[in-house]
Amino acid sequence: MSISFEKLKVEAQIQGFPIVGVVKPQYFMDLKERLDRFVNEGYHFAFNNQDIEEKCNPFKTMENCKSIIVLGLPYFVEPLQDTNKNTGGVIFRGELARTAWGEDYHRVFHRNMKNLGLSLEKLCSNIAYQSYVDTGPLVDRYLAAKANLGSYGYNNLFYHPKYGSFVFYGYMLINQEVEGLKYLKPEIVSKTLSLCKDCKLCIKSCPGEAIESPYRLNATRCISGILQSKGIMPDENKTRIGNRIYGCDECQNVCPYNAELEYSPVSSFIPTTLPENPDLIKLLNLTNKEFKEIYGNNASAWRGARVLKRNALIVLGNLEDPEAIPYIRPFLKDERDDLRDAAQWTLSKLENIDKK
Ligand code: B12
Repeated sequence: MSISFEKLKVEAQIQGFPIVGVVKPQYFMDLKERLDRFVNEGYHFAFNNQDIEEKCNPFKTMENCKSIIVLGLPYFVEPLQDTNKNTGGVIFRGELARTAWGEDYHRVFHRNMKNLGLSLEKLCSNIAYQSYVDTGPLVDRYLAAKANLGSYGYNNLFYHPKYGSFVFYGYMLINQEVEGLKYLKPEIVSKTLSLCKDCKLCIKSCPGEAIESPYRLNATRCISGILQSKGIMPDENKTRIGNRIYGCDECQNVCPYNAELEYSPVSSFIPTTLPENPDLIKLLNLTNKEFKEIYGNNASAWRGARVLKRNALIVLGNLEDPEAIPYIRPFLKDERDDLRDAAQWTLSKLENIDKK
């Protein structure tokens, strides 16, 4: 028994996936060569499974795998019209990257993939499947490329012709063939293939100077990674983060390809409760329980309140408004060394401005 690609696409769309592709499982030799080179040149895969064999061989994860369904969720949406009433006084705001607007994409993926699995079971009773996003054994973007869904940009992100780089990818391994595969027309994919050419805007504007050359990101310098790392933030990174408390979209925001995108049809990513520019003083004063209530359903929460509070303290320094001083002082006595360090750095910056 097999599933037709047309039927699969319809089911996936019903379950909330506007982007669907299929990859035939095999030992991915080209990926193996690329990853070996990557590691030999001294790079590593941050936060992720380090097992190259597992990344290149889908049969290590599912012995009888016959197809890999690649799923994409576009997330370019309109910002939330700020409903936080200004109650007088200054509001100090930090910035969340688009990946953390609206509902946490891991939750959206797992919910939709579960429902897709159930609907595929109705089509094919002996189907078995395993679903992953972000933390799975294979390489999400490589699979998107293999499924012919777009191409890589110099900024190291994978571009879909219609939704640009603002797309999350996940995948399902299944034990069934998918018949009648149709790929995006080559001219549509080549729209993204010809995307960078002489343009180096992302490389030039990266605040961490992390894009070392086309397609090559040094993850240790990427602001997104720096903001997620726990502990004391090195001083040289503190100014670089600007007003960001989670994630960085600079290399995507400056990209001309991303300038004319369709909005995502995935309504879960439209921010409803947490604005994309949260109030930093409120964040600093949240109890763990309140943090869970407000940020718990958001992708920025996965490193915990402490990391976001550290970032908020540093951003207050970068905003250079001495009116923030009274809110920072209490953190000089905090038991957590990373928060004390951030508060000290910010205070000395703001007190200097005050004297000028
Ligand atoms: C750890 C991680 C990070 C780390 C390190 C990123 C890195 N590039 O190493 C940090 C925190 C820095 C990070 C940042 C961001 N991330 Co991130 N991240 C991940 C995660 C969880 C693992 C990355 C990893 O190690 N993968 C394993 C390696 C082997 O795969 P890879 O990174 O895709 O790269 C290999 C192949 O794709 C291929 N390849 C790469 N480039 C090219 C180019 C060509 C021409 C070819 C042929 C092949 C090829 O070779 C690479 C190795 O050399 C992935 C999810 C996942 N499981 O992949 C998300 C993921 C890569 N991140 C994602 C996003 C959205 C972001 C941010 C935009 C978030 C933000 N706004 O702050 C930034 C973007 C930074 C940037 N410019 O790349 C998305 C990217 C979606 C997309 N459209 O490309 C992913 C896929 C999550 C998802 N499930 O959708 N991330």
